[in-house]
Amino acid sequence: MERMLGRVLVIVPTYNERENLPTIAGRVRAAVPEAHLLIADDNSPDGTGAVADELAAKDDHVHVLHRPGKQGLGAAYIAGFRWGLQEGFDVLVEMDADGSHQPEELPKLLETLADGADLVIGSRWVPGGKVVNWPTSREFLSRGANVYTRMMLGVPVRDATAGFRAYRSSTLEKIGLDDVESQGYCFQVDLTLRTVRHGLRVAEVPITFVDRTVGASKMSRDIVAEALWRVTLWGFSGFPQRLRRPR
Ligand SMILES: Nc1nc2c(ncn2[C@@H]2O[C@H](COP(=O)(O)OP(=O)(O)OP(=O)(O)O)[C@@H](O)[C@H]2O)c(=O)[nH]1
Ligand SMILES: [Mg+2]
Repeated sequence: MERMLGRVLVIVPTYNERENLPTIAGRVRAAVPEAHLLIADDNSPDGTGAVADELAAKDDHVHVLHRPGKQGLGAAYIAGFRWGLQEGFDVLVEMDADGSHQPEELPKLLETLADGADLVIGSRWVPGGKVVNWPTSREFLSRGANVYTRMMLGVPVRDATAGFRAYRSSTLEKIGLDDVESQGYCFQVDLTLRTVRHGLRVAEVPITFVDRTVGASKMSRDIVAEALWRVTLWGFSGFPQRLRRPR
């Protein structure tokens, strides 16, 4: 896999995930031993940053990006992507720390990338995709958000808000990160839209998404509101402007 794809970096953003982090880090390292792991922590008050440092001290494939404070998922990923691009990684993976995304499914995502996709999305809403233990209200919200996104933006993707995905570095270089302003879930929609508009290949593979059992969700009304207004704006205005004409 490494030979075909080059060096893989799995980026895990964390905010108050002290209890989840060692487990998920261990599972990533076991599932894709050649891949590196970058923990992007926003100075979590529960001390996740120190736990990350301990993991990094024991393993040269684990790295930590300490950020000054909570700035949202989008900003943490942008910083992680920049770090990965600078360090010369060829594939950049997004994954949650809370156990919702199964590291054991990573090889499947990477194989699909190796088959020629530019972005692979681990999808809950394609045949074979599953959600486990999610409250009906969350499932309704996610399905609704995806129907609305497809309707407004016309992206041919069933799970545009999904946070388990693998990008070729070249994809991120082509779509550009400098003017990404999205913070919450709509960060995922934003990057999906950019990838599609640049004529790059997006593939979805079915995953099993498991609701977190430890720690608290950072999902908020603000995050939903941001997604709603941005997707609506993009739908009506074509924003971001420069996506209309691929470079
Ligand atoms: N660095 C950083 N990480 C964040 C921030 N917000 C969320 N995260 C992390 O992003 C991942 C997803 O966040 P969750 O709270 O699980 O949100 P979610 O998966 O959208 O919502 P749930 O389904 O309720 O868990 C987790 O690893 C969080 O710790 C943030 O502002 N900064
Ligand atoms: Mg979660």
